[in-house]
Amino acid sequence: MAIDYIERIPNNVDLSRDRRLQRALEEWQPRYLDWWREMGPESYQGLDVYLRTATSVDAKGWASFGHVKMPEYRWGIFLAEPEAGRTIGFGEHKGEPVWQEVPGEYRGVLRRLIVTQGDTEPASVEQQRHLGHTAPSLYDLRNLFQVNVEEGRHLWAMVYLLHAYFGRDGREEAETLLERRSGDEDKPRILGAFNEKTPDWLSFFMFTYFTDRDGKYQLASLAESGFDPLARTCRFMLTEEAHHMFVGETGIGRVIQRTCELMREHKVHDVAPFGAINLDTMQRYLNFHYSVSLDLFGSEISTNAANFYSMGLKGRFEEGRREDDHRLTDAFYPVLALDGGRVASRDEPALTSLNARLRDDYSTDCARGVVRWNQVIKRHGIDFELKLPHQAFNRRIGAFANMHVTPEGEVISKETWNAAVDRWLPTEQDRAHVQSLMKPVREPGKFASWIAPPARGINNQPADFQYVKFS
Ligand code: BYC
Ligand code: FE
Ligand code: FE
Repeated sequence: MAIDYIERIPNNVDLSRDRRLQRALEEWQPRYLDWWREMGPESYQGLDVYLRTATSVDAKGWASFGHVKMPEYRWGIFLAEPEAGRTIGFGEHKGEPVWQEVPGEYRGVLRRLIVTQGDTEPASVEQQRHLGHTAPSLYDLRNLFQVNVEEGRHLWAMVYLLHAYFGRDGREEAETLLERRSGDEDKPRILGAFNEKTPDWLSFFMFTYFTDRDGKYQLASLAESGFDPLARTCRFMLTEEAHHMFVGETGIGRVIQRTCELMREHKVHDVAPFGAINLDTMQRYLNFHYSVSLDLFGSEISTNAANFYSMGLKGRFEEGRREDDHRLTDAFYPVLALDGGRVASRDEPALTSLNARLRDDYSTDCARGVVRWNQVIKRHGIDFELKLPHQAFNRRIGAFANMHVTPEGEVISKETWNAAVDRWLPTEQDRAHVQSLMKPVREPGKFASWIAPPARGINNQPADFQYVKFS
């Protein structure tokens, strides 16, 4: 279905045929814009930014590029095409036709899932709102803003579901999504990682690599949902998510590249005096962002997760490609847990282990980028390897919450941890150094001292393209 850009709210859900819904969303729209102006990218609302806008929801040719002022970005409601005759792929309702309306008995649970997903989207925009002041290039500034407007659209996606399918409670939840604030003591965002600060660009790249990737895995699980409107909106969101992870992976890769070039050029280990970031500092940032992102998967053993699955609301990653009964009532899955002072694997019922399984799929995916980063280091002939820390390292949620475990997975005492933690997590000194490098670069084609240029421009634009017009 084509996207209608003539309507006030662009959409491909035939919004104009449902006057009540259209009016409700048109009332929410100005409040969203107020939130965007208050909590979105600071100071840059009036600039022309080279943004991509969705023009259709099929895999090919869905984007158009052009300079747009962010508040004029055409946020709207885009669902992937319906699949004729789709049936529920897992759980107790496996084989039944998918639901086009909310099943009454699952209403509360489903609403909660949608609200949790929706809450992360504006949270990330809030976390990143100061970064525009210190972008290392116009190219990077543009990528930040692209990620921000798309996270804004992801909020629209969830708010549409709340308005269209959950009546008055849905409308109230949609309001509350604009009221919580990342890091606020009284009304924080729902999930832990979304209340952390994103104070610098190394953190931003780590966030888009590790935390947006949680988004990929959660959205992929929800894209399997028996509640068809949720599945379809998540399928389209996933196409946007790919760019966010690209920004993270290439961003970190470019920082590594720059560091390695300087290490070779000056034959040193410490590149801080040359205005770059040392590899061990990057490892500590990686340790932090990976571990807080692991927390986003919830407890290893979770009856919530079992219920989401059995109810047909949230599947596994690539549910359709797995060869088993898709009910999992008699199956087991190996899960890490503390066992007599050591971390060891043991078989647990597959249904209650679904968070652990999704986290494992996520970790495997995270490791792929680490391999590519290490290739950059190796190509420069430098003897250093970045590593993902052990799953039990630095956790706040689940079986390892508040235990002391090294990046290698060894359980240690609090004293040993305190004595060693500066080797494992970003120190004051790391953060201060990274912060000292955060000086904006606004000349087209120029980059800050700590990051290499990208391999190619957005939409094949030349290196000195004006991605953001300051005038
Ligand atoms: N922080 O059974 P448990 C994205 C709560 S990212 C705080 O262990 P469950 C994005 C939990 O709510 C993707 N609280 O976990 C990325 C529960 O509370 P109640 C976001 C937490 O329920 C970058 C209790 O602890 N999408 O899109 O199986 C930029 C016990 O729960 C946390 C989703 O998360 C935490 N980390 O799973 C922009 C998908 N973890 O019920 C966007 C929707 C758990 O006892 N959400 N708790 O009050 C879900 O599927 C599930 O809510 C979770 C938790 C996987 C998050
Ligand atoms: Fe998102
Ligand atoms: Fe994202």
